[in-house]
Amino acid sequence: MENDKNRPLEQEFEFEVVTLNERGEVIRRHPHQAQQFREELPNGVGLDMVAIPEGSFLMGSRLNFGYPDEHPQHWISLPRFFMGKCPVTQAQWEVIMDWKPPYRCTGAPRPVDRVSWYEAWEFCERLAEKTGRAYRLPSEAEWEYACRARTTTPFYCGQTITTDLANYVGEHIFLAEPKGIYRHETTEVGSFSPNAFGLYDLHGNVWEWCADAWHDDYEGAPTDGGAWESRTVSAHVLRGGCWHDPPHLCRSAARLKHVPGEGEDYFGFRVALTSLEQNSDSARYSWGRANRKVYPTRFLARQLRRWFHRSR
Ligand SMILES: [Ca+2]
Repeated sequence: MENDKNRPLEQEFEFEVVTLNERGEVIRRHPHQAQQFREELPNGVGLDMVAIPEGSFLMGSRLNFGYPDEHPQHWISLPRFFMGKCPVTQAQWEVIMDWKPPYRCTGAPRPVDRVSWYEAWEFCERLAEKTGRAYRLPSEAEWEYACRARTTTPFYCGQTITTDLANYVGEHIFLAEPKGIYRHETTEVGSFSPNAFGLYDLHGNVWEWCADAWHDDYEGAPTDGGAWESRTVSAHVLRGGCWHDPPHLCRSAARLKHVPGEGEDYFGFRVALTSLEQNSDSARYSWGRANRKVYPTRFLARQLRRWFHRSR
């Protein structure tokens, strides 16, 4: 993939951000802009990466709110980075990988589902090899910062959410909003209003794998926005809830724990990038090296997975 130095790498795009009150009524629609970069993949498929501005935020939930694993609330400062505008779609997956997950909900513009953490990570590696850019899974801190987009409310759209704004089980309510619908399947990415950073589908649709190992709470968590790894990893983190969850599991701070080798029906992911620099080998290989040390059996596991997928 040629890097044309005369081509502006980032382009501005405009969108409308919606804010709700506690009854789920729209109280504000405001125009926003953000910068994005389009990675051109084979067969005319694009991957939009949105620039997330540097900043600080309080990660987790305030006292007496949310689940124990969302505490203690702690400050995180992050440099600028890039986050996938949407979860990785089946169209994107299929131009990068030579096998398909056994999708629960099939459709090129839908998010990939039924992918394990290892498989999501392998996608990032292959995407990095193809593009020369050090694509990776977002850290949990990056994910929450990008999701909140400077909001401190449970959802980026305010104190509550409705199924007009996200794909979750609308038979359950969060506050005083009316019941919504239950779609029983994923929706095409980008079907609902984005947050103030210009990111789509964070609340609901599919759970999104993050790089971090699971920790039961935030005691001792890093504060630099990096992934929190562990030598003894038994589970990884997913964020954002899915089409099969009630709204409280789709909150900005809500977390899910799952073993890295299993791709449940509702598991997808989006990719992140520290910089647009190409052939940034140091970043890319140090990421790979770190993970090889932490997960020494993953290469064997990858071969077994490939054999398993192909034999079906
Ligand atoms: Ca999501």
